[in-house]
Amino acid sequence: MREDKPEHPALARRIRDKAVELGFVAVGIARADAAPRTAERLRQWLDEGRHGDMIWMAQRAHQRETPRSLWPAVDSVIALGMSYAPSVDPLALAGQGDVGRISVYAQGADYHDVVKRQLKALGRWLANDPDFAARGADLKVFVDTAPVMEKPLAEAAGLGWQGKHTNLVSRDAGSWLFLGAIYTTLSLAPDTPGRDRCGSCDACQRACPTDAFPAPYRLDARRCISYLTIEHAGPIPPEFRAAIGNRIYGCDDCLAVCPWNKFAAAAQRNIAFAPRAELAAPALADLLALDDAGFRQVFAGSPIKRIGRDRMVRNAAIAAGNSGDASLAKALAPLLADDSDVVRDAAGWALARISASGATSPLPAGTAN
Ligand code: B12
Ligand code: SF4
Ligand code: SF4
Repeated sequence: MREDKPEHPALARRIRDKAVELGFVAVGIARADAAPRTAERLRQWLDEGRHGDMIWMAQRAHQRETPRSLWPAVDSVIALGMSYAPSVDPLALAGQGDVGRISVYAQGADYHDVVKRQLKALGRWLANDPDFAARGADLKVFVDTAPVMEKPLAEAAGLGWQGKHTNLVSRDAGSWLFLGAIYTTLSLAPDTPGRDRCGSCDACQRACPTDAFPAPYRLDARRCISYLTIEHAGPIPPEFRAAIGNRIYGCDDCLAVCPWNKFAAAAQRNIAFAPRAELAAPALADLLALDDAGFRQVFAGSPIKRIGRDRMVRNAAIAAGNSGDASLAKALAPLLADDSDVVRDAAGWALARISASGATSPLPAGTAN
């Protein structure tokens, strides 16, 4: 314990209890400098161009490298995890041609809103704690969108370890976890960092449909279906289109095969993340017909709203092409004249693929090219 700044083990215990009361299934504390290799590994990842066109990762890399480069006064990091463990097999819709697959994390309420609300509640409670207030301490809450390396910090705070798929795995709660963090100027007693428990398992590495792991613990985002369907705005590179199958928003495969998820009970999940009926298995024909207003209506309150109508219709068109279902040609044909380049491109590819699959098209010959 440092003499100038007492560590407050009793407050750390109270924080844990309060976090659990607020719906977090994992909570731990790390020193702000507890993940020293993160900066170098982030730099290497960026230098190799693995972030693709997520230029915001590079633009604020200096703030991402360590908590103190974002906020010099920070002393401790409270890392938190909230469960979105599914109650049904996330891979059950694989290959079911007429519907799209939305990643489990996006079938319910927007986690940015839900996690942030609970983080703020914890922050307000902490700010009112006598030990905290007496020291004139300060705090800031973050989830996802800030330049914060949430996974290495969660590992340093003892929530679990970064598995070979690079996500944080908790021994008790598996990997269906959203992460959030509170930075505080208060010096809190730190937890023991998580220990890697992947062992010889390589299930996630083998499960990836697009071979997005150049090595265990490293991801090339440019090959990841989550990046391609969510973050990437341009045409999806042709080499990945078939492997995307019927995934229209994100991908669950490397998480779904992780053996540690057998400990992730759906009961741990925040009820806000229960799937909305219309997002559990949306019909591709309906998605292909969306205009801007329709898109906003269907995806209000969902994280999906951020990608906008064109990207969603692009993704649905790729899935339709992969379905080999000739009845979808009718919904694809008008998209050949769509205002969006990426939609026109995807629709043309999809019609050609359906035609090449030998399915009988209800369209006049020459429509799909
Ligand atoms: C950018 C981003 C993405 C990108 C890139 C993902 C990635 N792995 O970097 C894309 C769009 C692909 C993506 C996808 C997904 N994401 Co995302 N994403 C982020 C974001 C915003 C930043 C992540 C980041 O900093 N990446 C940069 C790389 C360099 O960091 P890293 O992954 O920690 O890399 C480490 C390893 O490579 C390691 N390393 C490197 N070399 C070596 C060598 C050895 C030997 C070892 C041991 C380690 C090692 O060190 C690096 C630094 O820590 C975070 C939110 C946040 N602010 O943290 C969410 C976040 C990581 N995403 C999340 C989720 C849920 C997903 C998806 C599951 C969504 C989905 N179902 O589609 C997928 C999972 C794909 C995957 N296998 O990673 C959650 C993960 C929660 C968890 N339990 O870990 C986060 C934390 C959001 C949140 N607040 O909950 N995401
Ligand atoms: S989310 Fe899907 S595409 Fe991305 S790394 Fe995992 S299995 Fe591969
Ligand atoms: S699937 Fe296996 S290798 Fe991958 S993160 Fe889980 S335990 Fe580790």
